[in-house]
Amino acid sequence: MSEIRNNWSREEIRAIYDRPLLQLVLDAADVHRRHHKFGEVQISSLLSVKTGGCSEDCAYCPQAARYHTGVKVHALMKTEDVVAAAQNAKQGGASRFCMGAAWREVRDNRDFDRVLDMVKEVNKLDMEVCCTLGMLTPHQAERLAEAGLYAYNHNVDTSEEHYSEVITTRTYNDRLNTLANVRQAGISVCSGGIIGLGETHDDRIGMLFTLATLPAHPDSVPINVLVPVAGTPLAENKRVPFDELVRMIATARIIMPHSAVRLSAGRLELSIAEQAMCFMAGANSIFAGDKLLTTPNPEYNSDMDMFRMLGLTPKAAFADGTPQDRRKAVPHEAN
Ligand code: SAM
Ligand code: DTB
Ligand code: SF4
Repeated sequence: MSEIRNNWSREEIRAIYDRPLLQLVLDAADVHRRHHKFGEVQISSLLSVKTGGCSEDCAYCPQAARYHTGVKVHALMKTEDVVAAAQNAKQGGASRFCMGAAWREVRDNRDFDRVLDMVKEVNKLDMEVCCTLGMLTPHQAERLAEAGLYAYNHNVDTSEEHYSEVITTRTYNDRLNTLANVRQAGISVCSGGIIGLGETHDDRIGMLFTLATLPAHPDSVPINVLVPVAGTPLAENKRVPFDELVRMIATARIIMPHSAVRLSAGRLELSIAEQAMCFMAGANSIFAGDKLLTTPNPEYNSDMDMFRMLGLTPKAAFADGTPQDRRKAVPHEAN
């Protein structure tokens, strides 16, 4: 077993990232096979429970109120509609249901109470429940954990150095604080970022460095390829070449061997052969269903055809333990 390390240097990560591509894929596949069931892929389904009208200025995001993207603003959904969508996703083979809200941060109000209800109800379906709601205080993280939340997604998005080119309305440190609050509450941490924001290779290495040197590696690491949306400042960005995505996935796999590496936004632009190489390189999780939050994603049936062709199998819910197991195991951080 290669050891789990939180003391990676940028130089070490760069040396891995720069390996000849097929060598890198082979090395990542090797790590992957030692730490995971090769071919087992975790499937999450996304639902935007509160859409658009967001106060933040994230340059990639179709839901920021200040950009005119045509996304229809929708207030927080009713719990029963969310539960119906979760049931649907479960029937489609998803083991995790992730609810996203276009909020800067959670506020202690009736909307949050309703989200807590959603978490409780979806939990009853025997699915791993995940939320992505923006920044959280320690108390809010605690309340989500008590409601049975399994995972929380909060991305660092890019390197610390490139961050202010993309977002000015909250800081990198704000993000790291939310991640610490989630971790302390014993909730599974999901954190990754986006490529294609105009960052350099050093920025990509910087982002992986942040993730791999957290007090504990995120349990899942989404690697999103920018979905360029008309009206956002990044609408005209160049498409990320596929080999650079593979490089990113393989490096994440090698430096964070236990984490699920999620091939996230951007799959619609990838062929099956390209996705196959991402799975070879250690990707073992996807978002399935024809919509991400507001943008399209491959049809469920075409993904299942791909699974059959490649011999991939969906991972069962709670294969890595329940939220209660996680909470018992949470170590206390000195800070
Ligand atoms: N508002 C909350 C927040 O910002 O944490 C939760 C929802 S937000 C849409 C979740 C993540 O989606 C962002 O951090 C970003 O990584 C990703 N995302 C948003 N728009 C994207 C796009 N156009 N392409 C790729 N990823 C995107
Ligand atoms: C993540 O890393 N990617 C997902 C999920 N976490 C919330 C979101 C992707 C959003 C893509 C743009 C959209 O559909 O609005
Ligand atoms: Fe708002 Fe989240 Fe979009 Fe940023 S990424 S504009 S915080 S919804």
